[in-house]
Amino acid sequence: MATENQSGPSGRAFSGIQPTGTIHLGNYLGAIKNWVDFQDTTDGIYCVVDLHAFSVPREPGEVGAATLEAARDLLAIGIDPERSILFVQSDVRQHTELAWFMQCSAAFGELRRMTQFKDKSESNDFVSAALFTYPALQAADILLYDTDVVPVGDDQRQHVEFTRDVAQRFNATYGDVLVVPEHYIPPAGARIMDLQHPENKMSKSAVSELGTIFFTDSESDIIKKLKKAVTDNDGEVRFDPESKPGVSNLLNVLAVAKGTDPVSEAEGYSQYGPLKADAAEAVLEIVRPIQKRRQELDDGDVRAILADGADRARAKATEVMDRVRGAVQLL
Ligand code: AQP
Repeated sequence: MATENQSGPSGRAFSGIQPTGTIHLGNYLGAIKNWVDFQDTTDGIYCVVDLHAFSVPREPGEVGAATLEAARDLLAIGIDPERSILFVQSDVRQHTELAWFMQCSAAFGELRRMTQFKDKSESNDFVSAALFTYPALQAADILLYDTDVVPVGDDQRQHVEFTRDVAQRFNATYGDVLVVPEHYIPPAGARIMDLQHPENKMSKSAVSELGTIFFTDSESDIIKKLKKAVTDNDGEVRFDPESKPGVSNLLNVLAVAKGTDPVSEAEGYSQYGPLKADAAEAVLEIVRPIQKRRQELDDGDVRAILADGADRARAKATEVMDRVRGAVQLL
C-alpha cells in the first residue's frame, strides 16, 4: 500500500518515459525529480517505454537509439541502479501480454475520452490503432509490478485513473489479482508550460524549439530560451496562471527548481528581466552536474545496467503475469 511519510511515499513506485526525443525540463520537474527523490523511501522501478514510441510512425533504428539516450539521461539525473531497477519495456515481453488483457478490460468509450488520444490523433496524419489503445499498454506497464504509486506529471493523471479503473474491473471478474495503484502528482511543477506558448505544456515535440528547455541544451541556449520566454505587457510580477500564464510559468520554474513556492518568489521581483535571469541560473544549477555525469557514462555501461535491470524486472513481471494467467484459467 502506498503510504506517505514526511519524506515521500513508500511501497513500490513505477513510472516510465518515452524515448521520443531529448528529456526536457518539464519531464524533470514534473516526474523524474520525484523518481530520484523517492529512491530513499520506495522500491523504484523505472522504464524507458520504447514500445509506446511506435504508436506514431518511426524510422528503423530511431527508437532504439533514442532509448539508449533516454536511459543515459535517467542515470545522469540520478536513477541509481543499486537502489532502483532501470530497464527497457521491450526487454520484458510480459508488458505486451498483459496489455492484451487490459485492452479486454477497457471500454471503447473510455479510451475514446482520453485527451492525449484526442490531441495526438489531431496532430498526426496516420492515426494508428495503437495510439488509441496506448493507455492499455501503459496500464499493463504499471500493473505488472504490483505498483503502489505512480509518480507522473499532471498530463498523465487521466491515464493513471484509467489504469485504476481497468485493474478494478479485471479484479471484479477474476478475483483480487492486480494491485490498484495511486498516482503521485507533485503539488508544484506538475505542468511546466511551453516558454513560447504558455497555454501548452512543455513538450519534446513542441512547434518551436525555443519553447522547450532540453537537458542537452548549452548554457547559452538555456539563458537565451528563458530570456525570450513569452510574458505579457502589464509589467507586474504576479503568480496568476489564468491571466498571466507566461510569467506564472517562469515563477513556477524558479520555485520548483529552488524548492520554494511561486507566490512568495513573485514578491522578490518588480521586473521580468531579473526573474528570467534568476530562473535561468536556477535551471543551470540543475542542468550543469547532470550534463557532466552524462558525458562520463559510456554506452557499454548503460547497456549493462539495462540488461541487469531487464533481468530483475522480468522476474517480477513473470510472477504477476503467472498470477493473471492463473486467474483467467487458461487451459
Ligand atoms: N510539461 C510537463 N510538465 C510536467 N511534467 C511533464 N511530463 C511531460 N511533460 C511535462 C511528465 O514527464 C513524464 C514522461 O513523459 P512522456 O514520456 O509521456 O513524454 P512527454 O514528455 O509527455 O511527451 P512529450 O514531451 O509531450 O513528447 P511528445 O511530444 O513526444 O508527446 C510523464 O510523467 C509526464 O507526465
